[in-house]
Amino acid sequence: MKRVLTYGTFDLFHFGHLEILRRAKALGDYLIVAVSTDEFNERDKHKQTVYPYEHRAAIVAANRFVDEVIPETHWGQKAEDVKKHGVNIFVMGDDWKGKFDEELKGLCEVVYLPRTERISSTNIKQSIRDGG
Ligand code: C2G
Repeated sequence: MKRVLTYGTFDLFHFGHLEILRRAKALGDYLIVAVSTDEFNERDKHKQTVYPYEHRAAIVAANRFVDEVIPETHWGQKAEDVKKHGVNIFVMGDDWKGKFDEELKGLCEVVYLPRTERISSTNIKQSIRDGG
């Protein structure tokens, strides 16, 4: 059984999030998604989310490609998560290309998938602000 792991904020869940989860799951049999907590977002990612962690995690957990959701509380937890959950493949969108290869070297395969064009939580918020 091939176990896949990915991370994200998944605020204002959109097609780009769906596409990364769909493609990540297609690489294995079991998909674990680490969703960043509100504290982590505010403290280290300097991101203010619209949806609180509970809602973001519940929406991801309800996704048919997702088998398990865990909290992401800090940047440095990935290697530990890979070992703890017996992960074979780590997946991220390619805006993160090269960022995790060193820390996951020798632990699992690292795959960066092309981001879905022209959609992001940021531009969704902007279009709502603009009354679009
Ligand atoms: N993504 C994508 N296409 C988009 C938007 C996002 O493929 N149009 C991917 C991102 O590359 C990422 C995942 O969807 O792999 C989640 O994106 P975000 O919720 O923006 O997550 P981010 O803030 O990048 O947090 O430790 C890693 C971080 O938690 C990632």
